[in-house]
Amino acid sequence: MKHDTASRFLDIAPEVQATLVAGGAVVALESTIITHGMPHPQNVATAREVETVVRENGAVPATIAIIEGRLKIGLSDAELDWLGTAKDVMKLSRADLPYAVASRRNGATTVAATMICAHLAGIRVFATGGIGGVHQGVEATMDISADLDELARTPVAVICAGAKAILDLPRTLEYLETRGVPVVGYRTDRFPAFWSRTSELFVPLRLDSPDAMADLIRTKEALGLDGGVLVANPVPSAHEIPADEMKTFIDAAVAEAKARGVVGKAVTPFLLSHLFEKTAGRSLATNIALVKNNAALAAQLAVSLTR
Ligand code: PSU
Ligand code: MN
Repeated sequence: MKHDTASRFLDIAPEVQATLVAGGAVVALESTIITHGMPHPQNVATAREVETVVRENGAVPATIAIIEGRLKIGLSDAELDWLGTAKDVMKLSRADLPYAVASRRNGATTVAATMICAHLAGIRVFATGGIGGVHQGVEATMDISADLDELARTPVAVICAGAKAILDLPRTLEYLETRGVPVVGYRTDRFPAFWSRTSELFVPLRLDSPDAMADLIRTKEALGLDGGVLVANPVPSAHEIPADEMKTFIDAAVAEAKARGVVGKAVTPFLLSHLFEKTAGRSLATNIALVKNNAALAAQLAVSLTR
């Protein structure tokens, strides 16, 4: 437990707890992707498959959510099913977490909130789809995801497929550099753009094995440098949608969000569901494939970290 006074708010699933106590490998998984990122029933099916992938790669999955104000580290089957269709579930980032706990609310954790909860439970590795970042039009909106600042302060390694191409990717990378977050391309020199394996951007650092990433994380800790590490793992080629093909859909989705006055927390869910519709489900299939791919790598990294 990383913060003594927080323990009374945590419900760590018995298997997760036993594995942590034994020094075994655990991978945290987020829940906003379930409640706000994918439609039912693919959301629940994917969450289950992702947990299976983590197990197949030698680690124990811990899907994180807030249920009636309790920080759940590892969900039961029944809880996962319920979350898949639950109404009035808050999308929780750092700013909303204490409110949800104090008011006994239900909430899904974003990358930022999942990192916080994982760290409180002593989990060092977390797999997601794509992190939030700097939004297009930031000059006017100042919309920068709290995920980026969380990466700068909370020591959890986040495995993603880059940042969603709906974002301003160059500014997202600049911001991460400013905030001192190591951004590592896994077996790639290019920063992946979620649905696409590459972008025009180079990734700042590159490593080619889970052991090398574990070594980086241990070294960072030993140097007393706080904050996390972002690992960018390109979607498998078989499931990729090339960037130029995605661009038309993305431009339309961003324009539609602007025209409808969608702001704040609603932006990312709006853009994702708009894209699922316009690509006739193709972007959803890619999203599912990349999350599973990230879960496998996260489990391998968690196993490396136990050695
Ligand atoms: N990755 C996905 N689908 C998602 C998200 C990530 O494949 O829905 C969620 C994550 O929870 C991330 C959030 O933290 O989108 C970013 O939201 P915002 O831009 O409002 O910070
Ligand atoms: Mn935002």
